Amino acid sequence: MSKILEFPKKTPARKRAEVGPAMKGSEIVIACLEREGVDAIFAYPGGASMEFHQALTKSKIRTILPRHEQGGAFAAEGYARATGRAGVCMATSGPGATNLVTGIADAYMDSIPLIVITGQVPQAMIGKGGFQETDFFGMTLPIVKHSYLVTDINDIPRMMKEAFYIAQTGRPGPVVVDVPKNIQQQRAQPVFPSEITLRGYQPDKKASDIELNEIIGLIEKSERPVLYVGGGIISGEASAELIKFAEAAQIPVTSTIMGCGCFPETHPLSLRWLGMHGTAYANWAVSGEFAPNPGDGIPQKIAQGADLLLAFGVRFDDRVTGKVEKFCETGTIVHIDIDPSEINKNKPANLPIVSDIKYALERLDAMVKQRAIQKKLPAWHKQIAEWKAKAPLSYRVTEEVVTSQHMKDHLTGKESEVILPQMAIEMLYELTKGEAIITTGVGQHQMWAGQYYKYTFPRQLLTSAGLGAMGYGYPAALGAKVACPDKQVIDIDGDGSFLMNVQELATAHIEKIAAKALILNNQHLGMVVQWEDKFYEGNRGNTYLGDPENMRQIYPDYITIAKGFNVPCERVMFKKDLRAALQRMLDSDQPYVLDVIVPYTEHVLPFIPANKSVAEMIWKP
Ligand SMILES: Cc1ncc(C[n+]2csc(CCOP(=O)(O)OP(=O)(O)O)c2C)c(N)n1
Ligand SMILES: [Mg+2]
Repeated sequence: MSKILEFPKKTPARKRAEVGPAMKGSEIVIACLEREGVDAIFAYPGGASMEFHQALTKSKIRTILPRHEQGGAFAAEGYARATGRAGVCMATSGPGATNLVTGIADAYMDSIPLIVITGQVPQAMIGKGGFQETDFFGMTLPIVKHSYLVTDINDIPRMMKEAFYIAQTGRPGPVVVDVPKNIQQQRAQPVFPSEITLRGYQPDKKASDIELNEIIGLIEKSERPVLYVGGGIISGEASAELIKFAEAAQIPVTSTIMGCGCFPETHPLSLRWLGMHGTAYANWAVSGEFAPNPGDGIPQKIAQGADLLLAFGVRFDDRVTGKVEKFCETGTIVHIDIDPSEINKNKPANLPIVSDIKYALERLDAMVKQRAIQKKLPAWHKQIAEWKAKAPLSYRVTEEVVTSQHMKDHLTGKESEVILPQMAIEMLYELTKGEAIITTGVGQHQMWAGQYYKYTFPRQLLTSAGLGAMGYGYPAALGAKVACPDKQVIDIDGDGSFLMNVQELATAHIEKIAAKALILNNQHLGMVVQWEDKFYEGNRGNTYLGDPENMRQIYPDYITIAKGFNVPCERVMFKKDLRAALQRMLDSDQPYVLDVIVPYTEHVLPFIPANKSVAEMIWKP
């Protein structure tokens, strides 16, 4: 058959840019948001951003007024984590902008697409120390994926299009757009580009079949493979591909906290999450099981961990690895990430691959099916089943709880009615049939929310993982509820964390956002208390949150606080009342606070102390 000559196709004509009517710079910014399909923005006004708010009054975009800019940034993040689309927040210059910084850092650490629009003092005032001037571009440089300080009104459409593109592609992240007030007030005819090119930015790199084939070869040789997967699977929309591949190759899967839900935790191949407070069996599967030597008590390895670690969309965070040299010490490490800067950053990889993870998993799955892997790894699966049976996540009412101040102050004579935080989360899991979107604060409750609620779909657990920012939970729940109004969205929070953004109850009430807060109220900064107990002989260094002059009283009184915000709130103290109270919270179609009083003496287990290895893991309750 003769070969048909193919003539080079004509390069398609570039789509034309669109020219809009003359408008103010502030209106151009809002028009750009509309063109990106933004339906909600969390924005707090001020002198340098009220032009934007004026434009927003004429837009279909829902403008939500948070009661603190940090709440607005976290809410925008919650929206982004729940949908995968960029969340948008806005603030005025100076203090408005600086209040956004924690949210930006959080989005940066957890790779969340966030568009941050700030007003800036007029160009003529920049550098003069004018009222409410801060160099926001400079201040946020280390915590953004990219940023713009607009100096020409005609740049706005291109910059805004680039901002969304950069925030949402490759490894997502926050992008700041700082707009001086004089540019907001200037008028121009916007030219909206239809496409953009960014030299040197390659967000969609794909692994070659040669690289991926090497992985198949390694799997074929392996006796004890483990998939260690993270937030990259979620931002890369690769959950379905991961499930297919893991099932085809029969490889057990452990995720990071960021990856919770990317592989159903109810799946027989799931090891749940690993690391400092991860399951013992996930940590053993990665790094081996250790037990103290009967003679000298020195930990000895009694079972081997993974000989092949497939690290996909993860960054070997220290909360996962502990002492990094000891992490999967005897395994070959394959690391796939879309961000080349993650490769060999924390842990050297034997086979590093820069690739879009969805593509890589799709190809790997196809390869496994073409060249069926013969080994079924029965010994490995048996070992894992034994580990799961030996060390399931568990808790019990300890002697410490029964004899604690908590019992004396709040439960005298009713020891059997104590509500342990783990118990409350388990009950919530049961009553919501595991279908709710969960957000958290930071602390012990966050770890228990990870352990005792099982996550089965991506974007189900929204938590400040990398930055560990207290105050994240409730505003993030607001953002998630705005994005997913038909889902039950519940913030499992600590009393310390909840108080940090308690003002957002006003946003919830006024905007009719029915996000729920379940406060596991131990009257303490529980996680710090746990470290005090472990490393400082229980000496308390400002970790009590109640009123030292009246310890029998719960302080602050969330019932009174919530009343002030017009948000329904209930307090539960005894186990017998918990189920019905949770059900009332779930049945409510309003924002709702359930204040559950729990002891502060519980420790989160398993626990691998910082920079220690799995050999030092404490796991028996
Ligand atoms: C903004 C911020 N400040 C301080 C910390 C340090 N920190 C980590 S956990 C924790 C205690 C949190 O207390 P709470 O929210 O009541 O949760 P609990 O541990 O009691 O469940 C503190 C103070 C932090 N992570 N974030
Ligand atoms: Mg607490």
